[in-house]
Amino acid sequence: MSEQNNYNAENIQVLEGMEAVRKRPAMYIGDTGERGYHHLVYEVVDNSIDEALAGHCSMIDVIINKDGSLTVKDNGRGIPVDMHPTQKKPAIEVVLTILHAGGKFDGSNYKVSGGLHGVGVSCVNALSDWMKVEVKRGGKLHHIEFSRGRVTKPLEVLGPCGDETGTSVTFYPDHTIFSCRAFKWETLCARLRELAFLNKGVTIHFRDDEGEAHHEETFHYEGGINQFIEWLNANKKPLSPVIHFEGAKEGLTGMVEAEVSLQYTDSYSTLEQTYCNNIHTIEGGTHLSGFRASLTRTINKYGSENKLIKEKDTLTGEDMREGLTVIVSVKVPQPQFEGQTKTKLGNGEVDGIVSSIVSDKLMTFFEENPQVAKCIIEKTLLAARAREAARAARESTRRKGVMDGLSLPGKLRDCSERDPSKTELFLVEGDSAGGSAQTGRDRATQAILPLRGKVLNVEKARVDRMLANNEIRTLITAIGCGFGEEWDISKARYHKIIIMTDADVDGAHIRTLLLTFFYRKMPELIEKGYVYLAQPPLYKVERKKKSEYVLTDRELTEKLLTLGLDDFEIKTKDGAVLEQDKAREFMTLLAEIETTVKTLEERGFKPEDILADADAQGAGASMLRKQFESLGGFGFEPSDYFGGQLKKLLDDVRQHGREGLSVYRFKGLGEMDAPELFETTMNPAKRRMLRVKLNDAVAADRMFTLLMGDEVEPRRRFIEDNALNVRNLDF
Ligand code: 0RA
Repeated sequence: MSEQNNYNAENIQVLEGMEAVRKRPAMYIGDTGERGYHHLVYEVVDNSIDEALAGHCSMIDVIINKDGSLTVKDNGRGIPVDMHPTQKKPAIEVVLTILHAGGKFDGSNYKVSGGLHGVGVSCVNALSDWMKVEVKRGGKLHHIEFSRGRVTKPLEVLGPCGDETGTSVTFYPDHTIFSCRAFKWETLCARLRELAFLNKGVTIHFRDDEGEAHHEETFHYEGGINQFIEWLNANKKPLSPVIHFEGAKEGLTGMVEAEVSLQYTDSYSTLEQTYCNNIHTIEGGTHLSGFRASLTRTINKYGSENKLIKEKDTLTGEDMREGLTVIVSVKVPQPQFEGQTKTKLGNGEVDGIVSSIVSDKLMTFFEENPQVAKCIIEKTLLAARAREAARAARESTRRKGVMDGLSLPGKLRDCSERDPSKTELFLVEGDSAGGSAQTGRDRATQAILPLRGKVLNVEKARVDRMLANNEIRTLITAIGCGFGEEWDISKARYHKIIIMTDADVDGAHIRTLLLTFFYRKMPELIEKGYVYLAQPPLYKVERKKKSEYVLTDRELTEKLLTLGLDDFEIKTKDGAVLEQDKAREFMTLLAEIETTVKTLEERGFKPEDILADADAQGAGASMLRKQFESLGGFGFEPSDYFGGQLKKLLDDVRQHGREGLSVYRFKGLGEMDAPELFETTMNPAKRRMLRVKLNDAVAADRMFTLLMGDEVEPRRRFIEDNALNVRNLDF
């Protein structure tokens, strides 16, 4: 009787816990958008990483399944399946249904990893439409199923499993809770790669069975964060080898472990990535401040002792970090996370621990490598001089009143509204488009800044040169936040800064130059979500005097195919007539094949040969294979395409779609008159825009050095590798 009562009491606790998570999901996983959706994966993977850190697991498989669910599988010890002593049910059920029971509930080892909120896999269970878990342990394969946190199939043994052990968790997020609909390959890739760098030796294998392009990647780094640095700096010119420090010291709540890897390159930017217990601490914290303090102290000490730094040289910490790429990774038993996004490490003692580890070992490194030390200090001195020159230049312009917003640049056509949350600044390429934009705009809220010629590439210029550039100065003044030490986001004069460039190569270049400037020099604008890309239409389609604008090549193709399929019958090889929807799917596939084939041919490949060669590698080959596999699904062979029959069918349908239609391709913004530009691209009620996001600082840094830096060969490779993707992205 008492046992029965006890059981009920426990059960109520479980149900209440799971309900609490479902009622306030954001409290547990941050939000219910894209972030929270991917956070579910990180929570599950973290459990496997914990097994790896404890030395019991070497392989982790992550698979996005065809049905949109996701599997995380490891070869660890397996979640315990025996009866839980107090809860009177299998331990695995406890782990998956009781909040915060995900860790080692025997209390033997603390959880060092853990997702951002460290809520455990039971939260993922509560927020999943269904979850299936398989455990290989004690010679048996076990299986249990849940729905929205409740057991739907109790634990059962499916059969023997020999001496294998491990856990496999498959879950399908509850779409009544999340607004996000699918896992993103790139997002998960970035995090899994990062985890593999941070936990050297672990192998993480990642596969996407859902998406169109069949992605697959394996992350395994014996070199850990040293290899992370090499990867980050792959497209930069190194000035030093990768330098590595590690150590452990007793903290307030147990052993604090710290690991630091750094390298100087000839770049003018700084990349600092810090982690606590595998969590990316975006806002920094005590580990970062400890590192910075010791770097500054050591460079100053070594420099002055060796007469490389004179008394008159006034170096700042920022000067010493120019060209620096550094990873700081600490393990803290009871981390405190602070800050707006709870990604700032607060444990005070970590500062001193990190700085003492770095100071000792960095000094030794400088003493043993005087050439490298000299090179780093010389770069530091140059950075300081450029900063001084920039400050002097700023002083003089301030005296002339250029920077304080009192005198706005003459080219700026400002709006009348003064409340920045209501105003927009359009950065427009060229004078003619600038003219149309100026005439067509809503004068109350829309300001126009025409940009002449190419914007300076800030990736290749120090501050002094940058501030000497007119275009850049105009931008800084118009935006109103100041620059460098005086930067103040609250002074932004517009909360929407919209880059409006032509849809051609020059336009793309100017857009990238502007984005480089914002990303490197005003990252807070991007973080706040103030930067946008306008989406001017590529085509104007006219039919029976009615005109319509089309934004992308893909949309045009779709339009033509839909119109073309009107009173047109498509038959498969065996003579069956395809239904409307199927026919459209088939024609879209043919159009996609055409694009891939064309791109490959332009690059000197023979698509037919690639298809015939089972060993062919690369994005092009896998895309082709996938597409022709789908073609097979319609009963056609590659020869039907390459023989010309299907190509002709596609042309006929498109041609039919074009009948009575006129399609005009815009060559630039300047071709649109003022009302047309406003209606299609600027009118807040009708336009489509892209908001520039900074999801992944690492990816962005690599991309900008790649696209804007000095190294030619990696850039060529990047563009070649991405040509297919770029086409398919309509970008
Ligand atoms: C609790 C205790 C033990 C292992 C685990 C949980 C565990 C959880 C997950 C989740 C995904 N993979 C996992 N692998 C292990 C310790 C078991 C023992 O002492 O043998």
